[in-house]
Parts: sequence; structure tokens; C-alpha cells
Amino acid sequence: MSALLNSIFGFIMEATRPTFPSITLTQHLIEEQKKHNNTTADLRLLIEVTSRACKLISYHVRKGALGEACGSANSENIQGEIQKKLDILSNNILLEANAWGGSLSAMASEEMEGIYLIPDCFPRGNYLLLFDPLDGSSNIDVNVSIGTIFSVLRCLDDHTPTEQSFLQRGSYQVAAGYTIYGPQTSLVLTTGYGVHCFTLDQEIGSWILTHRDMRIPCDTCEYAINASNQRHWHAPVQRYINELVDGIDSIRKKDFNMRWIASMVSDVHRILHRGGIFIYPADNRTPNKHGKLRLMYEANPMAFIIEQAGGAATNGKKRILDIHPKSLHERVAVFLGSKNEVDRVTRYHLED
Ligand code: P6P
Repeated sequence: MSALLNSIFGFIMEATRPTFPSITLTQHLIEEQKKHNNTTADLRLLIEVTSRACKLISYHVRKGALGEACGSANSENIQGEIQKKLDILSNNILLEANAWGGSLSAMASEEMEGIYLIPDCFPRGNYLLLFDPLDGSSNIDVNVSIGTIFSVLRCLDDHTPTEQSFLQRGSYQVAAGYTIYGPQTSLVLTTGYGVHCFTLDQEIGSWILTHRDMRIPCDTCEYAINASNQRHWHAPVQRYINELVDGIDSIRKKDFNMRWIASMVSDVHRILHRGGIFIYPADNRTPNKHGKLRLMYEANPMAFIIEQAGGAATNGKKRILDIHPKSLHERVAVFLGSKNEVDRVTRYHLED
């Protein structure tokens, strides 16, 4: 009899439980502003403006072949990569959205050789914004998830920054985030107080907090690397990946699974949700480059997010966030994700 009463009571409680309104990005940022003094009103405005720009990018990405921004732009960016029309459109959307607000003094992008100074007709502010406007854009035409990655630094040069002003270590970032344009459009953000994920409510156009304080498991059975480059890898990476491939027959005594989406944002988003290790190593193909991914607007923001979620991020030898940048578009090897795996592959490099 008591079991029946308990289940009836439980049903009544559940049915009458007040459903609190969902928390929007704005509410979350105001909460953070109250709790932490580094989330200034200017930084809050910058994040909100950038998130609105990403909504517009998402609108164009979702149009696909029905939109005017599909296909190649028949031009190359500073990286020597063929630009998609959406690369250029996304870059311009972010520049136009952030030019007038007064939070920024300058911007830098994967798609632009030099920095973009806020025009004299607009007020300048205390921050610098760096972004990869559309990461993974080779996946656009085949309908695979892509994203926007952004990083925020303080402007330390009284509103007249140069390229040198951007060359700050990743540990100096005040905020970092990415949006992923996939089955859902999501925004993942850190301002140094944990990692939080917001899902875009397409009906009302609001970013709704759906995952607070995301945490990456220290261990994993999943790794992400472009295995077609195996013959070019350096010895520590060969050693580490061979153990994962040999699985239960290796010293690891367990089998592993592999994923490679060729879209960093997508691979990182999976790792944030269920753990894993993402690797884009330097290799013998280009001895003078340190890998493919860019330090300032890919590796640094992702490393900040991963560390804030309890993971680790190194270049194989040292913490990515401790690297002192020498140029705006410099590249870096990336090992990031579940801490115990990143620590192991980093140890293999140091033992080499
Ligand atoms: P590969 C996309 O071009 C990107 O910069 C990352 O998003 C992705 O992880 C990587 O390059 C894929 O590189 O050599 O496998 O095509």
C-alpha cells in the first residue's frame, strides 16, 4: 500500500514541479558578470555580438546548395588554401558585426593576412578578437558539420594595436568558444569559469544553456587522427598510435575506436561530450612547419576550452597555452582531450 502511495505522491510532485524558464546566453553572462569581475560588460557585449554573428553564419550554412554562398570562391587565403564563398562571407559577417560595438580595438582571422583595425569612425575597446570564421570548410559541400572558432585577448596597447599586440600566450585569453553547425547549432563557451554549451532555439533565435560545466573523462577508448599520414609521423606518434591499433594485444590491454571528421570543431565537440584524444601532429612532410593547425585561432581557443573542462592540450612537448607566439598565423602540433591520454603521448615525446 505504501509503495502505491509513494508512486502517487511522486507523480503529483513531478506533475506540479515548477518548470523554471530556460537560461539564455545573456542571463548566463549576467550571472557570470555578478560572480566574476573579469566578465565585464564590454566582454559580455562582445560575446553576445559574436554569438549573433554566428547565428547569421548558421543561417547561410543551413541553406547549402539553395543559397548563393555555396561552392568555391576561386581564391586563396593567406594559408594558401582555396577559399569557399562561405569562408569569405563568414569572415565578413564577423568583421561587420564586431566593428561598431566599442568592445574591440582590432580583429585577426585565418582568412586575412594582417590584422583588422577598428575604423576611426567607431569607438575602440579593450579587447582583441581572433577567429577561424568557418573551420572545416572542406566539409561544406558534403553536408558535414563545420564551425566557427573564436578567441578573446585583452588589448594591452592603449587601443592602437599592431600584429605584435596579438602575440600573447594562450593562457592570456579572457574567453574562447566555438559554434558548431550540425544537426543542432550549438555554442560552446568559456570565460575561465568552466565550459558551457548553448543550443540555438531556432524558433525564437535564442542560445539556451543545455550543458553547464562540461567535463572530459580522464580516460578514453576513442582517438581522432588522420591515419592516412601514418608513414610521415615521428616516432613517438607511431609508438602511441600503434599501441591503440594493437588494442588489447598491446600494453594498453584494451581496444580503441577511431573517428576522424576532418572538422576540428566536430572532433572537439565529441571529445567534450564523451572524452577522446584529438591529434594533428607535426610530421616529416613539412619539417619547417609544426603541424597544420593554427596556434592563435584554432589551437589556443580549443586548448583553453579543453583545459577548462578538465582535459589537457599540448604540442607533444609543452602545454599549448604556454607557447609564446612568434607570428599571427603560426602553426602548431595539437594533442588534446582526455588528460591521461594526452599525458601519455606527451611523455612518449619527452622520452624520445
Ligand atoms: P586533414 C580543417 O581544414 C582543419 O583545419 C581542421 O578542422 C581539421 O581537423 C583538419 O584541418 C583536417 O585536416 O589533413 O585531415 O584534411
